[in-house]
Order: sequence, then structure tokens, then C-alpha cells
Amino acid sequence: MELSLLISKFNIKGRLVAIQPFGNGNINDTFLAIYRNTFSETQVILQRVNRNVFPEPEVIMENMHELTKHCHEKLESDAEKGRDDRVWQMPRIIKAKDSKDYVLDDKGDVWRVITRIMSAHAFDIAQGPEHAMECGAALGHFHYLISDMDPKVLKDPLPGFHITSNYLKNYDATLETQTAKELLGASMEAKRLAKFIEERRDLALCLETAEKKGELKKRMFHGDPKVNNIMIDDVTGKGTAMIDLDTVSPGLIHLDFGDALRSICNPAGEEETNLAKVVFDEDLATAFCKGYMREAGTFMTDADRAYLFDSIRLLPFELGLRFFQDYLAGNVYFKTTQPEQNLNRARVQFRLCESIEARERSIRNVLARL
Ligand code: GN1
Ligand code: MG
Repeated sequence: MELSLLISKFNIKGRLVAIQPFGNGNINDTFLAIYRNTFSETQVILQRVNRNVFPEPEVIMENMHELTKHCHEKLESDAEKGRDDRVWQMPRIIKAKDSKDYVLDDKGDVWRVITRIMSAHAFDIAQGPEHAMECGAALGHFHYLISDMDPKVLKDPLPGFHITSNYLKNYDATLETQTAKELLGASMEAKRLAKFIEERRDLALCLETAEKKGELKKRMFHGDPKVNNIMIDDVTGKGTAMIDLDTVSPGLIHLDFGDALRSICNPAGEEETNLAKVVFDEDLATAFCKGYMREAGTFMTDADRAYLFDSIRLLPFELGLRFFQDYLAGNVYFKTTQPEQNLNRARVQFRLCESIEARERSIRNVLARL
């Protein structure tokens, strides 16, 4: 179905003047649509939810409905009380003309429209310590916002998401396939990455074991707090919103903490091909942690703190494993524009993991001072 026809099914005022691809997400298809009338302009985000990734896209929309209801109420009441030094924002669902939160196209795909956070941008790489600190504050504030949500109102958006031991099982199963055997046989680099994983199988279990022992408890988490999902106000340079809310669900906040740091502290970005440029930047990490703790420090327990380093080491390992498994499976999960892209993305994450291991003592020192 044509995009302009699709978006005409939503309740948006004005005349559609442009609709174009937007952002660099690896999962959903995202477009920016601009509407104008005589005196004003409205910009909205149109998205197709990826059915290959999210088994029940309707569940994603029910969750988003509940999440935004909870957070908008809290944001408005905090703003009234003057609790914050800034306006925190969160996208709103724009309903279809039939009052539903989404539209189905003729293939059965779910499309949604949400408001765009105006006068704000997200970046693919950290711009410096101040930016990193604002990313920390935005994630910390988001954790505060969702901390008192009833976990029962959200359904599991993506079964198995961030369960590292499951990704290892998938990887092991993929290794048995003919495609994977051929790809591994043909590339020294792929063999090197396979060895990297073998040497770190125990790492996969560090947070899962702590949770089983009762040391860490599930809370609400974002699921995908990478740097380009954190909006920064163009005017003030301050963090103003977390976007990409599809994976918000009960989980360990450590997964968010580690995931945000693996993304923010790698100034080379996820697509770098020169591994020499991939390092874990401790100044950015220190700044991020400062911003995070300012907003979320009050609900960090000693046990939480004890596992922060593990989370920083685990998340690049997990993402590298996911990229590598997808490469060996023929690139079926993450969007790619060339066949080796997921292999290269895995190389970057594993190099970052090595860089974190090499700096363990000094990263632990940073964490101990928080
Ligand atoms: C995916 O959609 P996007 O690009 O924000 C992925 C994350 C990965 C990220 C790596 C649902 O996020 O888990 O960390 O790519 N999201 C899902 O770039 O798998
Ligand atoms: Mg995402």
C-alpha cells in the first residue's frame, strides 16, 4: 500500500506535504511525515512494526498504550509540581480514524503513527562527555518514570529478549546448519569470532545467575537504550526523551545500563570497519554514570552496584553474539545493506568487549566512586 494512502487512515490535521525515510533503526521501518496548514506545521513518525522480530505486533501497541498512559500522567504531574529542571517528553500515539492505535495494511502488517519530539535530535555516536552525561540522565529519569508501573499490565513484547543463554543456544543450533558451516569454513575472521565466543561462554550467565540467586530483581526496563534512542534538546543540549519504546517490559535495569554504555562509550559507532578505532572510552563512561546516578542513584542497591561491571562487559558480548548468529543464519533479523555487515558489527562489539576487559580495574574504580 502506498505510504500516503496508509497515513491518510490516521487522524492528522493539515495537508501531507512530505513523507520520507527517517533514522537508522535496525528493526522497524521508519518515516517522517510533514503536514502543513495555513499557519502551522505538524511532524509525525510513521512506522511499520517488524513482524519477523516481534511475533505479536498488536501486543507492542497495547504495551505502548499502557506505557504512554502511565508516563504522560506522571510527567504532567511532575511538571505541575515543578519537580524537574527541564521538560521531559515522551511520544504520544496518534490514533487512526477508526479510533484504533494502529492500522493493518493488506499484508497484515501493523503501522502506527506517533508524535515527533520537536527541536530535539538523537546522535549515532556520543558527541562528548556532556552529551554522555545527558544520555545518562535521560535513561535514569526514564527508569524513575517506569519504576512504579505495574509489570502485569505489559505483555512480553519479545520472548527471549536479552536472555543471553538463549542467544547462545540459538547460536549453537545455527552452527549445525549448512549455511553456517560454509560461512565459517570460508572466513578466518568468522573462525576467530567463534573462538572468541567459546572462550567466554560463562560470561553469558553472570546476570541470569545473580537473578536466580535472588541478588538481582526484575524491574521495568527500556530494552534498547542505545545512544540514537536518546533525544537531546537542540536548544538546551539536555536530554529530553527516550524513544523506541517497543521493548519496555519487566527485566534487569543492568541490561539497560550495560547496553547504554556499550553504545555511548564506543565513539567509533556500531558500523566501524577499522577495529583500531573501537575502544571503550572511560571519560564518556564516567560522565554517563554521573548523569544516570543523579536521576536513578536513589534506587540502586549495593547488590545492584556489585553487578554493574558485569553488565558493561556482558552487553557488547551479547550483541556481538546476536549479530554473529544472524550473519551465520543468513541475515534474517537485523536489517543489512551488504552480506558481511552483521559479521563486521559482531567484530566491533567483540573488540569493545576486549577493550572493557583490558580496562576492568579502572572501570571498577569509576563505578566504586558512584
Ligand atoms: C536493534 O531497532 P534498533 O536499531 O533501535 C535491536 C537492539 C540492538 C540494536 C543494535 C528489538 O535496535 O537490541 O541493541 O539493534 N532491537 C531489537 O544496534 O532487537
Ligand atoms: Mg529498537
